[in-house]
Amino acid sequence: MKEYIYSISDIEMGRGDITDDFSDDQAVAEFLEKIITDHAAEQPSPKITLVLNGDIFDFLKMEYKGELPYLITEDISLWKLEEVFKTHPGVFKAMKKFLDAHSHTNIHFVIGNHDSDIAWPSLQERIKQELGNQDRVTFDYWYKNGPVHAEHGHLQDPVFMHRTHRPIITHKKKKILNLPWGAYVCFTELVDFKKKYPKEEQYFPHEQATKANRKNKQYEKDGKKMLFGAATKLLVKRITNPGNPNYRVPYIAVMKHIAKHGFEFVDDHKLIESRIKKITQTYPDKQIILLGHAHLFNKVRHGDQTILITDTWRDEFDLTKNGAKKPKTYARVALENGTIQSADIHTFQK
Ligand SMILES: [Mn+2]
Repeated sequence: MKEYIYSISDIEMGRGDITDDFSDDQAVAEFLEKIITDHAAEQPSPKITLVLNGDIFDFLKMEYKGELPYLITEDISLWKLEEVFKTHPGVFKAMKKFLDAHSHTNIHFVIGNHDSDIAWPSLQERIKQELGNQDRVTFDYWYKNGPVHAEHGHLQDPVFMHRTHRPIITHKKKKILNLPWGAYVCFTELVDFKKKYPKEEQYFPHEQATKANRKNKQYEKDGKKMLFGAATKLLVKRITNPGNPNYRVPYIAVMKHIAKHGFEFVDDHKLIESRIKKITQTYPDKQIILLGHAHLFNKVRHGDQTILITDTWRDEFDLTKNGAKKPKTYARVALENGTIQSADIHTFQK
């Protein structure tokens, strides 16, 4: 039996305000239509799984009623989800159409660091309902299918590594999301910074963008102030709120990271190699590993393993190409009776 796995990541749909970096609903719709058309002639109709490999929603940069609470209850997450449905209806219509096309299509949501909120069962139910109550919609931190393994990529990142075995905790008698410390930094510092400089972090490569931004003294000053503010606040809160798990820092992982990479925590181009090494060591028997998170695209061979990294679908601009909007990329894996036939990264063209 023939089977295809398509993977895209990092759409980062928000609520249409200044922190929502996604504006290409139509591209997602056309991509899903193309998948169906490309396989329409095949008989028997193959199984097709769309892996939405994390950060499909951007709950992390989203304000809740004008505020940025960091103790995220189920009600807050549900409110944020409805905002995304309202803002990007075309995407969900397209997903529903993809599922309705025939009975062999599936959508699997991998949970990323921008959409940890999907861990709430009520959010999963609401998403399923939006897509027509399909039992072919599934959720997890991974996608596992024979020789293929997909995960978002944040579980190798010390800033956003998530306790997947304990995504929801009780704090002061309230159920809240058990978020990594990077999320706390986002809620308290990064979002304000992003609102002040909404375009700056959309430019790549990182080094060139930093150099260009350096001309803007205020940007550099504010950036340093933000990082210093985040570090001090985190340290103080850690001591004054010992019972609050949201201030926990994985110190061992962070120290190991600093020993290896210095204080470089954000430049994925520099960090990706060691993340690939980690994941191939964790899953040595997987032939194909699909990743997102890094906002770059690449096909990497590591021994007899192939790692396919998909780029973001949000608005980002490439300084090596005169600031042109980055192309949308996807991974495609073809299997026959559980054996890999092909696996590659592609650029989506209408
Ligand atoms: Mn991510």
